[in-house]
Amino acid sequence: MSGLKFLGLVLLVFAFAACSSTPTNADSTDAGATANDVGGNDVVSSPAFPEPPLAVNASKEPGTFETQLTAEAADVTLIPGKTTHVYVYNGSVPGPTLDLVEGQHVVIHFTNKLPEPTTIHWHGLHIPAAQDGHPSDPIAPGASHDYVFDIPKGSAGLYWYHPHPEGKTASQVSMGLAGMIRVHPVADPHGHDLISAEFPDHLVILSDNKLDAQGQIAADTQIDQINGREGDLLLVNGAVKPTLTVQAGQTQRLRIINASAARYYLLAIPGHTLTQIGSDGGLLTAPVPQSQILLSPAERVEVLVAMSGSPGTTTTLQALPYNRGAMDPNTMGTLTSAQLDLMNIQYTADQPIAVTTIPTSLAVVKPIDVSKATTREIKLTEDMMNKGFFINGKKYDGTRVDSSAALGSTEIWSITNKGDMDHPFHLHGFPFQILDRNGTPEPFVAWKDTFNIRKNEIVRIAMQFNDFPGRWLYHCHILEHEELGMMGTLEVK
Ligand SMILES: [Cu+2]
Repeated sequence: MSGLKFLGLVLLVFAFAACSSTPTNADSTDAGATANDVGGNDVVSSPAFPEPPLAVNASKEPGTFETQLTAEAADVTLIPGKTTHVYVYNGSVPGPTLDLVEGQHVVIHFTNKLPEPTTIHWHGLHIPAAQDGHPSDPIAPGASHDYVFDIPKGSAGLYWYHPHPEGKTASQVSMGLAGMIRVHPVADPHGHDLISAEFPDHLVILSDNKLDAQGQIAADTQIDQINGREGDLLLVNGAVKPTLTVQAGQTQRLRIINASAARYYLLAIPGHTLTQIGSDGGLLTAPVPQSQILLSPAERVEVLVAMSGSPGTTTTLQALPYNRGAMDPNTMGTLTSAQLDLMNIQYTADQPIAVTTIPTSLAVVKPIDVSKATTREIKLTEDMMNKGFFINGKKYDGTRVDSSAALGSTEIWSITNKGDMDHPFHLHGFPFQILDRNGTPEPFVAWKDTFNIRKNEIVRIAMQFNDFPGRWLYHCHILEHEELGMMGTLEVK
């Protein structure tokens, strides 16, 4: 229950700050920084950077990973006489990380001890439809279910799991249910892959939450539903503004996921380059140096950061202001986030070590052959008066099939955003590649399962339906938008 204790600590910090009438700023050495602001008070916190717990493999069979996941409610004492009600996987927020290997046979014994139905969706994994945690396959309160699937060869990368029950995805994720899946290449199951043995490797799970005056997880307001809920309690691996300690010169590998319901993160580390080496579904062909990287909800990015600062100094992983648009007329079509500090990076006093060279070649990522592809048109629209979000003019209806694709076919989806906001578009089950945005070719090939589409943008993506017939979902990953209709069903047959 160490993770739960940790959440309690985080929330105690919140409660302390919320009770204080005078805002304080822990980061006195960084006067320009913006602290987390919760309920009008800056949250003071800088615990050591926590790595999420690992799920234990109970199988003795070579090539098999077998574990138990239990979802349940937990109460945390915050303020004398009050408790905060959260949901946890195996007692922790985030849930335990599944450390898997390509080709492995995976058996997850899942027990639902929540007071409501749930499912587990294995976000980004290419596995059979019956194992996808579809809303039509709910696990009833008190019931157990085995999810069984094989990890495809070539899928080493960063994925995650979260609930996907009908109409309850946003609330169950906001209550705390999410965990990471790290798939290692079969060639190097104990390290991470060929490049990382020399680089300290950290999972960075970005999430946010919103608490009410009683310290409880706040229910969505009308505006939250329209815009997607952005909480004011920012968490990194369940902690408020933790501190990662590094030695000067030592390149760090950060595997970052946006597990927030609606918050966008335009990531930057002042004075440092983010060298992107991976995307949702694993490594790129070559590193891409960037000064900032946008991560929309459910997207992942892997970066190497050459720690070029001086011993004893501090820097921060920041989210820079980003305007994701709005359909709420009160905001005049803009919804720009404040600049936020997500975590501290503290250099030790040790002398710098020699910088390890980043390889120029990382992996083979072949572009999908689209010479025989057929094109499907997908249009995203919004209607504020009816508080609805639509795909090709329709709200989600689980009894309806919206698109059919032939088994063995290759398709190009031309997706147009005719709304007033950005939408992170996610397709279940079939990793895809982005071809172009408004006609501009994507600068590098990457395996994706979620991407951001801006207002008035047309993005073309390509995917292959070579196996796994069945019904698959595609939707906006602002979870409130998904639940207000922006989801459709693809049948592969
Ligand atoms: Cu959306």
